[in-house]
Amino acid sequence: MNTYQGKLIAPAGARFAIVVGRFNEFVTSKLLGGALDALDRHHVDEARVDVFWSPGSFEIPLVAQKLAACGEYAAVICLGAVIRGGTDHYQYIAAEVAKGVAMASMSTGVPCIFGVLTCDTVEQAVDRAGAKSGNKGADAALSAIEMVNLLGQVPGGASGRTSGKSSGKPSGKLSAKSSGKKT
Ligand code: INI
Repeated sequence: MNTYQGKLIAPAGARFAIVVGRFNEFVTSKLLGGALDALDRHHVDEARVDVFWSPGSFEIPLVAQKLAACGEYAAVICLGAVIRGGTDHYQYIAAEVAKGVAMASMSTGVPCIFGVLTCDTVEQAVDRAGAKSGNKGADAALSAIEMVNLLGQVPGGASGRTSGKSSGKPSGKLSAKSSGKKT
């Protein structure tokens, strides 16, 4: 029997994209910090990471899909915070972002990692963004590295760019329009 599992080692040339929702930024900025820290501590330096801010979680899937399809990234890490309010708005956004991120992954073959919090309260979100319950942004970054490593072992598995020289920027219109915030 052969058993395969991803190691927390990113291929040397692998680039990572992070899509982060600006809505509930006081939470998502912490998720982003956790993700960048986890990547750095696993030898993925900032030069290999591009950060794209979307207005909210609802818009994350489209950006993720474009980034996954552009061929520049080994994985796309999606970060957001959907927090329940007084109406059922929350459930529509949570359902769409979950479904959309999964679709982006499945349609491109590039791992799109779901680091979007779906919480009942602000306190729950803060707990998961670096307080009591760890940092889900960091967890998402580790999942991204693990998936890239695992897909490298799966026949026909690696779809994104995991080696070779990068232009450093995704191609197409997205690069010109989305460079507002880069870490
Ligand atoms: N976006 C979030 O990321 N989290 C939320 O909790 C949220 N709520 O509750 O409204 C939210 N709304 C904005 C949404 O993601 C879109 O940006 C907006 O609807 C425009 O399409």
